[in-house]
Amino acid sequence: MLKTFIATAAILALGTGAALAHVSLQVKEAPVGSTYKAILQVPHGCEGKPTTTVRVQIPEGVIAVKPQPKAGWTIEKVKGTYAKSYDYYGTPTSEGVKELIWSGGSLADDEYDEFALRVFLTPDLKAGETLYFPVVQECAGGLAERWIEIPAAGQSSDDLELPAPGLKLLEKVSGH
Ligand SMILES: [Cu+2]
Repeated sequence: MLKTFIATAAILALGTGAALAHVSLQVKEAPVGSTYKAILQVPHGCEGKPTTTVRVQIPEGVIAVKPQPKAGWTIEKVKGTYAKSYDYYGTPTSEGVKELIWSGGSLADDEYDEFALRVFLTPDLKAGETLYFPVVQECAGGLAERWIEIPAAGQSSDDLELPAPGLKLLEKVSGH
């Protein structure tokens, strides 16, 4: 039954644009060395059940993370140490938010919502590469959708069933 459902969903996705069905970033490219507002779009629940928790992992090289408060949801900021120290407008920065967890809400399967955070994309990140923000969506009844798959060499996100939201990194904009 579940297998049939997944197969049908895959066929529908091919016809209508797979990106519509996935948890994804609204703005899919941004220059390194700039502030970026990441807007995670959650278009459905898990097997019809409402979403109750959204976790996003902050990739290395992304600092000064600030979630946008959201009515009805509690935000937990899990902090830790970065792999190295980054320059944030002259301030050496070696620790900060590495994971954000929105919980306590209930987003029905037939509703849509967005979860936003402001970050700084350090110039240490490489333009031309894609940066992934793995997301775990937890739903009522102990269900979960894990949007954590990262394409291997020669693959694209379209080849994956549960791709992590990706951000294409652009060249740093000169000037201030
Ligand atoms: Cu989907």
